[in-house]
Amino acid sequence: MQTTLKKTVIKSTASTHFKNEVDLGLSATVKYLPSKYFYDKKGDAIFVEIMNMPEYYLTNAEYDIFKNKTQDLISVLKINHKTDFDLIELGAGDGTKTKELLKVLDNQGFKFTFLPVDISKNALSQLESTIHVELPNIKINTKQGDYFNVLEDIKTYEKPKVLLFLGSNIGNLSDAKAAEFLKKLSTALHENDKVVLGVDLIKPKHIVLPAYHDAQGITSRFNLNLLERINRELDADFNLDMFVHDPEYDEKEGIAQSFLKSLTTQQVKIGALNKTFILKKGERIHTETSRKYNETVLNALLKDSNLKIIDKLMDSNNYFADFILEK
Ligand code: AVJ
Repeated sequence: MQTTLKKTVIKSTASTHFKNEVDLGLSATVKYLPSKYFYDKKGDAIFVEIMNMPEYYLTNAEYDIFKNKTQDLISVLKINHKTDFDLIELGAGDGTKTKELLKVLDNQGFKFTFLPVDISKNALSQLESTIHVELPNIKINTKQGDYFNVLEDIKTYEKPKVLLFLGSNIGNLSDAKAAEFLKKLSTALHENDKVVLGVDLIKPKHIVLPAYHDAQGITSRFNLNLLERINRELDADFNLDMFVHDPEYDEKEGIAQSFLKSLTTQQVKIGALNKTFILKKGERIHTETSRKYNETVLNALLKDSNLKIIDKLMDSNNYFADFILEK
């Protein structure tokens, strides 16, 4: 009884947030929808397809680092063999890259607890069961939640920490939000704690844009699923055939952005809001920012935090970097 009630309450607050944010975004002069809402069950599955597509070089690039430069990574983290530490991962997903590190740490006799954090309960329970099977020695303690909120808890942990924030997940945040996040993150750490921040590097358009505009149309389905989700959860009537996925990449700034462009002037009714929105022909809804970085950009973001770059590891193509930050 108790559990059912609690679940219902949580679910209804979550959908209230979704409803309010959709309302805010579609009422704005320049329409937008927050990218965090891509990841419902269907979106999670499409994102797995994205990670496996040939154009999405980010997955292989960071896997290359974790698989082939594991020892370098362990050395730059300067972990003491004798002290127990917490290996925290924000946005752990399926853990493919991290397992390469876990395997080597385990073989070399390091003492640690793996604490994966993810917004998706589903992803966490799957990760936990694969770890039990593949790496039975690893102590694992999963944590469900939003990155920003979870930092409050992490702050109270007393052991030395290595915190992983991989996959260029930070790239979905605006520079202002990213700087705020890094600042907050640094207050949750103790002196000498480390952060491994995986970021996609600024590079030419002919490499970046196809990662967000693939030949098979997988990213298009991913983007359009956001409208489908609004149809499903908020009783709306978006006609998906009347919108196209419209990504762009500013090579000079190093910022990729995705939009959904309205093919015609149309009205959309959102039942849960009891409102109708008008979209003009050619009008775009901004759905995602995927920022790319270099050391200058990153240092600017770290300026107001207590974190500094102490090292970096790159993949064999120099497409992607894992920066090692220290408090
Ligand atoms: C998970 C935020 C790193 O921006 O590259 C992939 C999400 N969106 N294709 C990215 C994404 C479209 C991805 N991140």
